[in-house]
Amino acid sequence: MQRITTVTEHLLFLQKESPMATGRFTHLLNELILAAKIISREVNKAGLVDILGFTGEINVQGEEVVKLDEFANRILIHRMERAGVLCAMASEENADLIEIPPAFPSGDYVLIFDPLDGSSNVDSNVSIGTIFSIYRRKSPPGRNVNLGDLLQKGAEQVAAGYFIYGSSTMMVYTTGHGVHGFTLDPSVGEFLLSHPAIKIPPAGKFYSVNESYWPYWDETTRKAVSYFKNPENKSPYNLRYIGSLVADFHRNLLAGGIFMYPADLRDPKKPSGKLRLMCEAAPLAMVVEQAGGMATDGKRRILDIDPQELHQRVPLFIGSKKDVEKVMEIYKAAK
Ligand code: AHM
Ligand code: MG
Repeated sequence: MQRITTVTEHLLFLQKESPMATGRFTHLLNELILAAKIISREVNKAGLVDILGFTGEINVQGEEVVKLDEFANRILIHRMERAGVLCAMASEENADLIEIPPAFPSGDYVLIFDPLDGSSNVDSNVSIGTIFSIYRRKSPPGRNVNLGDLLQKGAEQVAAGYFIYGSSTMMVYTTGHGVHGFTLDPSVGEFLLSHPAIKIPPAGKFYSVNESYWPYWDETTRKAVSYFKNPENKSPYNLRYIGSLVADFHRNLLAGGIFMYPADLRDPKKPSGKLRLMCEAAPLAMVVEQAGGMATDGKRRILDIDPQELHQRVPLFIGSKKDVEKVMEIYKAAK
């Protein structure tokens, strides 16, 4: 029988490999995993909300029923602020930096997350996920943190990954030593190594983009998307778009392909598209690069972008190396 490795064993093994490791980082990830298990449990009950009580109501246990994304945000903040390893957090759901209350010890790491990405898909029972990104703080130890501790380039991440709540719950993460996937066995409550050393195929087979924005794209973007639709293309691509970034990304990571959320002209206030650099693009960029793929905004490597604000948006082309290179080639030629 194949040897079973739990995510905790995997983390401890990595910790032994690193002479710098103190166990604080392993503790951080373990806390994050526990929060994700709680979110997974609630996501699995999502369809029962209408039976047990509407959002905003008091349910049969006398508890307030909150929206799932709000619940995921609350549980992550609640657990992680107590962990004693973070000096600050940022969430897609919070406008500002989240400080660690004085009642809890402060630490050396920064956590940025999208608590429940794709949550608008909950009602249709589509896969959603939690995306996370971890940095080391830049300021000296102590209570004083500043935005500079969070606004770091993606290349400085010490770890990144996501949990996907799909037909099974999975955790996919990297600490800069490859990408590893674990599947939650609900009967024992453990994430078990199911996808060791994930490598993204060098090209195709899927392209994923919301093509209804075609009228709002510039000529170069249309050209880039058209490349994947071209029947003369040597590797024919199939269109797959779920509208849930984690799910679209995860499929392409395993099967090969490219996910695109380009800039568009729909909203002059959002000239860079919809996705956020810090809590969506940068963590997935670290994962994809560690798996042998690439991520760009069309011109720059996502991991090299210097963030100016927490909720900065960025065009995103992410996936198999050859596919992303093709997009970059098209943007370069258009200059
Ligand atoms: P959210 O963080 O508010 O859930 O929005 C992000 C989601 C992504 O999961 C997905 O890729 C994208 O929005 C889909 O957007 P669109 O409906 O414009 O195609
Ligand atoms: Mg999101």
